[in-house]
Amino acid sequence: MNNQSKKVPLLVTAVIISVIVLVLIVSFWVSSMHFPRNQDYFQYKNELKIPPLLLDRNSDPNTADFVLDVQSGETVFFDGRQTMTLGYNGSYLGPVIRFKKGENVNIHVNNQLDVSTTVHWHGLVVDGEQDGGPHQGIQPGDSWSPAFTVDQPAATLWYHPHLKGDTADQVYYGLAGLIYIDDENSEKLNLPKEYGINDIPLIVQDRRFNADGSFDYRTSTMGVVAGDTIIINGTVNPYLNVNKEHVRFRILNASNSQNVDISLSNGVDFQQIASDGGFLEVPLTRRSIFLSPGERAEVVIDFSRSDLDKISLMSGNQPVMDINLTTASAELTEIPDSLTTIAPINSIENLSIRVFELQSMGISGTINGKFFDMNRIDEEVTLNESEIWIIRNTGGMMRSGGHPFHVHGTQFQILSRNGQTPPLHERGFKDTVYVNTGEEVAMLVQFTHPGIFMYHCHILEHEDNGMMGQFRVS
Ligand SMILES: [Cu+2]
Repeated sequence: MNNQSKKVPLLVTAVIISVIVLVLIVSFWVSSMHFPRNQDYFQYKNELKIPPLLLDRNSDPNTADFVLDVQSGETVFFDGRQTMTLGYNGSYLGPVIRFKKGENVNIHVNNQLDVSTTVHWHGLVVDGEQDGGPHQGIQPGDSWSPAFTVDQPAATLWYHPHLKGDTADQVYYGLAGLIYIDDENSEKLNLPKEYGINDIPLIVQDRRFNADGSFDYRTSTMGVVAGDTIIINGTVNPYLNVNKEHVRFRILNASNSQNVDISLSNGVDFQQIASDGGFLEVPLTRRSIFLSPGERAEVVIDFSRSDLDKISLMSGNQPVMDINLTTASAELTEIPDSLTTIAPINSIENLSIRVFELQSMGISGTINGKFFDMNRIDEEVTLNESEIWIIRNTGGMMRSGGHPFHVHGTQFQILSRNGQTPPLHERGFKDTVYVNTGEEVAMLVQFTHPGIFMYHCHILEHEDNGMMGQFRVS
């Protein structure tokens, strides 16, 4: 072969490679083309979606039967553009499931996806087999029917997938919903309780959209890129009309990895009445509420004395929802001074202590130096025995930061934060606690139900990439 005939295939190869590189560059550019936030239609306000209440199919007042279909679908968030999403009994998020304390509950979960999933009842105290963790995978087309008795006080909990390695994706695309537990105390207390009128669920999530409407979920080994849009109950730019009265908001940070700090645009105080596991002893005056992923808070805001027509709900310094104040309500309620009784913590001497060290590196991390292993039980715990768990965030590399530490199968009490008595809003029952870099939180835990449970970081990408362990209660 002479030189001339060698040059032709070389030239062809060079052209092909250039074309491939160009196509890659253009497709990367198109896929990363971010939605122009200054577009008019992105500014349109949308009425806040209120998730439906899930129908109890059993007429027996002591037994409830619920059906959840896990589905894929399309959701319009703005401008008629379709976004591929996942949902329970719908295309995005899921209905609110209401339990009564003492009730026997059966839930029939049908996985209509073409991938496996699980449904974990976050904050619910049930046996390990009913918990919906990674061991309760539901194959595509299969069903799972957990049954349990509700054995804890009134609270706002939630449900979401917990499949090993795939939790973050499934939650980001829409799988999450709220659980309300009611009890005699919550029914008796003079608090706003008209669902969707003055008792409003707020599922807060950060998201980012591409120009075609699809989600722009950005992760890399370095970590997760925060979304630039806060959506509430799956609503972009929401507004809510309420009467000038006391309004209760049940706020869940259902973001994968981002913290939120909720306040009001006029800077007025409001009352926090509950944390993760239920009511605080007394309402607490707060100006803002910090929630890491997985945490909840219930607040009551008094709009009855407001002479404004509109107040914005803020996340940090960004307005995330307009609250339009309409007519004054004829009935003025006062919120109760006392909400519940939390038994004082008895002597904690002689309790056994376990230490959990959190370390992260970009999108992955370890607990006590170990990546999650389904085939390894990390801790053996005795049923009904109180213990002290110490959670230490020792930092790490590449965007290491705070970690929301979540424990399944219990509601715990915080004993101390960095050696100090915890702040008032952390003195109720919790299932998720934020531990910032260099911080140490001690908590009192007790497990009243047997089985295998998880403890993990609730930054879902951290959870998927190693920051999880499992313990057996027996
Ligand atoms: Cu983490």
